[in-house]
Amino acid sequence: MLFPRLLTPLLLLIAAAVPATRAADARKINILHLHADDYRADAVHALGNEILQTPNLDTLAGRGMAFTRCYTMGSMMGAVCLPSRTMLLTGRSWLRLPDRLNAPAKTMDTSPFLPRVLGAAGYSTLHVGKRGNDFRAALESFDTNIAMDDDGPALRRGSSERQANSVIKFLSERTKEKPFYIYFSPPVPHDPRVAPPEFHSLYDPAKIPLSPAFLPQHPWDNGEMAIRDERLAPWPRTPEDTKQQLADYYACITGLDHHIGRIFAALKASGEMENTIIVFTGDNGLSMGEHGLFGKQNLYEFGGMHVPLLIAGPGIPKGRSDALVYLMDLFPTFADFAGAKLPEGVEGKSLRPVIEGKIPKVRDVLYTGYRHCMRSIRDDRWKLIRYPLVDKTQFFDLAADPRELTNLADKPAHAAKLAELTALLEKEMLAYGDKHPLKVEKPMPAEWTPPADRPKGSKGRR
Ligand SMILES: [Ca+2]
Repeated sequence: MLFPRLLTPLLLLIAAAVPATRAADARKINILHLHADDYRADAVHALGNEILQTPNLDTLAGRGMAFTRCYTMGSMMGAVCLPSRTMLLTGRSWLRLPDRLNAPAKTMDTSPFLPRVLGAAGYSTLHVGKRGNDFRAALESFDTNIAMDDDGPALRRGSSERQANSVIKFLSERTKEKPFYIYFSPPVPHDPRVAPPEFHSLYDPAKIPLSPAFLPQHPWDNGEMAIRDERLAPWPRTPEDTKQQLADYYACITGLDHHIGRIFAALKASGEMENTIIVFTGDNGLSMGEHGLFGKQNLYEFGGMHVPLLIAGPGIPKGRSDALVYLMDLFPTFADFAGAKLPEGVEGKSLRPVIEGKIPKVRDVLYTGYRHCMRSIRDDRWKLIRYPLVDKTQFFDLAADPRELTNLADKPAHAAKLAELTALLEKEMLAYGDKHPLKVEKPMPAEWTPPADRPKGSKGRR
């Protein structure tokens, strides 16, 4: 008598469990990651840029969370994009990336890379983006990899539209058996800054304010003064040229925003909007005249490593977080939401507990680096930047001085805090395998003069 009594509930449990598992799979959340190229952390209207028009990103920001302190960790080369995108797709820190960033997928084990990890969790994976400056083997690990050649102004003008069309086509044609992970990474607003004329006509350079941190030239040699990006503007930087560059940059951003809106409409039409986590980020930031710089090869807050991060979707509350996070945290975050198993070697941390309000932060300090010439660390309030090659140190109180205008490094009142941050920087460098010295034996002179073959100006670049 005992046996059938037990068996019946057991069978009922088994019978209930099978469809429940299938139903859980069917409910797996989609991931749509919109990843812009050279996108400043402050370049979203809803985050406070009143000149810039980003209605679709504003909608996204209004639906979900904005992480206002998100960074890429660093770059060992001028093309900051490449290690940034590789950290994102591997979850590993900048000095622990795979050796051969341009080798094809067939030459290595791709199973630890994000598209394969989500693929193993049942996801259909799509990459649409630029060719080059990305980790080739990871891109080739997507089920569908649409890499477009968009170099040159003529092609770049229609880049956002063409690439958005590929995402929209995927959304309208996909079979609905599997959840999807889309990685949309157009080469916008990266230079050449060309958009269709209707977007350029929105921005009158004369009406665009300069940053309070604008300078005609960086006051001393930071170790990377005349790299490609810095040559996008002539020295000395002028207000007129800088405003023109900002106008072009904003035009490209509003153009991209327009096509992001088309993707949102397609997602809605496909019936998946309510079951999709949408993430918007940039691969690196950019200086636009701040401190006399125009590139991403620096560690200022309005500079190369600071990027936007917006996230919205089912279960994600509205609000802002000032947690210190890295782009590489998105790997374990996506895996967490997808129910995917993390491979070994992932150093990023899932942001899901922060998003869900269970913890306020995943780290106390955040470190960044650029080649052998710059290192920085920040906490909630203080920021240290060290330039070993010229023996220069900057120390800022970001709470009082978010634009990093007043260097406190020589102020005795701040010596103890500076020493504390230096020790924390050394600790982070050790933890991330960064063996570059913070002091060199024979520092270079810090004076700098622009190269003789300086660019002539940005007029006519369109
Ligand atoms: Ca980039």
